[in-house]
Amino acid sequence: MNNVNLINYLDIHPEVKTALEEGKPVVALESTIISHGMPYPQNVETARETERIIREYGAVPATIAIIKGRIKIGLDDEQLEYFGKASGIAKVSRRDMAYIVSQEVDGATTVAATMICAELAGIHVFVTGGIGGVHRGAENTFDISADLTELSKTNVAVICAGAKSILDIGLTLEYLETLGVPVIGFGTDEFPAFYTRKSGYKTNISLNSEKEIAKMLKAKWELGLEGGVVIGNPIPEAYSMDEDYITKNIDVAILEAEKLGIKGKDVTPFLLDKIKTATEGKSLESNIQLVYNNARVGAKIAVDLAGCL
Ligand code: PSU
Ligand code: MN
Repeated sequence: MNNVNLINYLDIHPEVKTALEEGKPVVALESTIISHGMPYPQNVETARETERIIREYGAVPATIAIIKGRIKIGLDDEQLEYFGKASGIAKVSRRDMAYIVSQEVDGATTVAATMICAELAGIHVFVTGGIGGVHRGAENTFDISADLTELSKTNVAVICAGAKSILDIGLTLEYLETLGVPVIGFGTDEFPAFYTRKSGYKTNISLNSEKEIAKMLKAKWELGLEGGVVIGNPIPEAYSMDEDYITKNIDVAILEAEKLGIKGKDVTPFLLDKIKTATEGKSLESNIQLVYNNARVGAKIAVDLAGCL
């Protein structure tokens, strides 16, 4: 088994293929955020606008998903619509990939699975909303996202707005430190908390330009230091939520998930949906805007990285 075999599982969109062959900047995007992270039709609108922003900033977007067992690197408009609309699409993380591919069914890829597919295609910059992490109460549930272990071994930089306080942000950062994953605060020395700009937890690296980040990625991978990098890009001030308000709503959602016995991969989508309803859609609007903000930064990093490789 070698890379030649792995590539046979991939269908790379012609535009993405050309960009990769010519060493042009490409940005990967995930599909779980579409199928399980946001409601229809906002999910499809967000996916389209995110792709548009990435193009505007000079990179080629490649949304990643699995269709009938084929790993798609780059979706067309119709396929984006399908992932936004269809119900019952599997949420695919590392553990699920071989099963979904071999059964020739559809799957929406999480941060972990998107990283794997991106690296197979030769894409090293990936934009999303938030990463999975160590859930609150993980000392009892052991609920720690496979996104974190993936970050320790797959060479893809993930631009996100930090981690939501549905997670234990302190423990998430500790875990990433143990795994040797650098966490960069973009224009900040604090890890952002998704809906808000601050979490109260410092990152050990703070960088102020996309160029410096690209240079650091190059150094990391040229040194053979395997694994990804987390870039925490705070939500723009204008869209950030009131901390007490969002915290209260998150606490209520977590209690409800516990009461209903929600477990495993269903936890994150359940909480996102509850929080959206409880905040009358305000959390969704923030979620959408922070993705756009990450798209701008991620595209610029990809452009700078393509320039220095
Ligand atoms: N955070 C969000 N929206 C999302 C996710 C996380 O704000 O849609 C998704 C991502 O795909 C992430 C996954 O990889 O949830 C993590 O799920 P889990 O906690 O089950 O590992
Ligand atoms: Mn989990």
